[in-house]
Amino acid sequence: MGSRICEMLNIKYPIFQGAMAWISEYNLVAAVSNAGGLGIIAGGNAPVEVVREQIRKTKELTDKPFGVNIMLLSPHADDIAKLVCEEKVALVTTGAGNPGKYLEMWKENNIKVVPVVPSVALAKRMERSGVDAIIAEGCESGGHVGELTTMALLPQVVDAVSIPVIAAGGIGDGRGIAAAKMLGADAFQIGTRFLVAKECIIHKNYKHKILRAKDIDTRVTGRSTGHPVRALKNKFTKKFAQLEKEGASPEELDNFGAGTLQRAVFEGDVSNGSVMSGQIAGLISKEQTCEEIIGELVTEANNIMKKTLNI
Ligand code: TUI
Repeated sequence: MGSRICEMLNIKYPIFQGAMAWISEYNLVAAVSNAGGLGIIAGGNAPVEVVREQIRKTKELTDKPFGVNIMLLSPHADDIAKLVCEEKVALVTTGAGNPGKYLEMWKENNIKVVPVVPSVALAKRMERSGVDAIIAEGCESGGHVGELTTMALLPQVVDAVSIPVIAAGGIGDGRGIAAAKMLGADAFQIGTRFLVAKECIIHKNYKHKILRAKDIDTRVTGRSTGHPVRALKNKFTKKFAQLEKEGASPEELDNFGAGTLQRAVFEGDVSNGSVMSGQIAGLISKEQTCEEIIGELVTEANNIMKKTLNI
């Protein structure tokens, strides 16, 4: 399973744990990195001091590389962009925007920079600006989504750039990894499957809702706000969609959505909270440790590639 990403980052397996706001905290991140993957702290909307504490606690639990994701819509993005330099974090991923204005500072500090891109145009622009790799994320993923599916986006991005490409969106098992590899991916980012990791601190109601989910149980709301989000269908997504249909303004919708992810993650209110999830939730049937998840992903991917390709 080795790849140029493993060499670049000094990790054993080319498996990234997708950064999930409020969810990807130090216990999950350290467990993934200790298991040979790359754990990634989610900056989300958290203030800089909270993220600093997360970085320090992760360093106490692992001596392996890990990353920090900066959600560029966050009001604290500028502060966290400086923080990762102070804390000498190995890698930064970005989401929900163009990280161009921070690139020079991060490169000066020897940080590997890996933005999420939802299109070929942004992938090319990012490569020209000097990023180290890119994450091509299809709209099968949970949370904030672009337009294209992984199946369509990934090979087009792979053809458009020469830096390594990490596939994200819709990968939940070894078959997904093998398929993404066939489309040219160098590494694989997985979020939803890690929601049910034993080390993941989300409320048990959230985990149970993922474990019970079927193929058609997610939906995207918020297209009219410019920030569409995929989550499991519930009372919250129904009400959100209804408000959207009635022509609520983006501000009204943002207010209605504010704090709803935390409501699901911490209070376990999976009716009125936003239970963000990718489309592969229906594939996930058991709670496992991060070590078991990564072990299973690697074994399955290797076996299926051997069997199918005779290699
Ligand atoms: O960022 C994500 N997933 C997220 S962020 C998030 S927190 C949030 N909550 C409510 C509303 C909005 C965000 C939950 N999940 N994935 C990476 C991702 N990035 N998906 C799409 C994009 C993206 C979109 C546009 C990246 C760049 C971009 O650039 C536009 C430009 O400036 O050219």
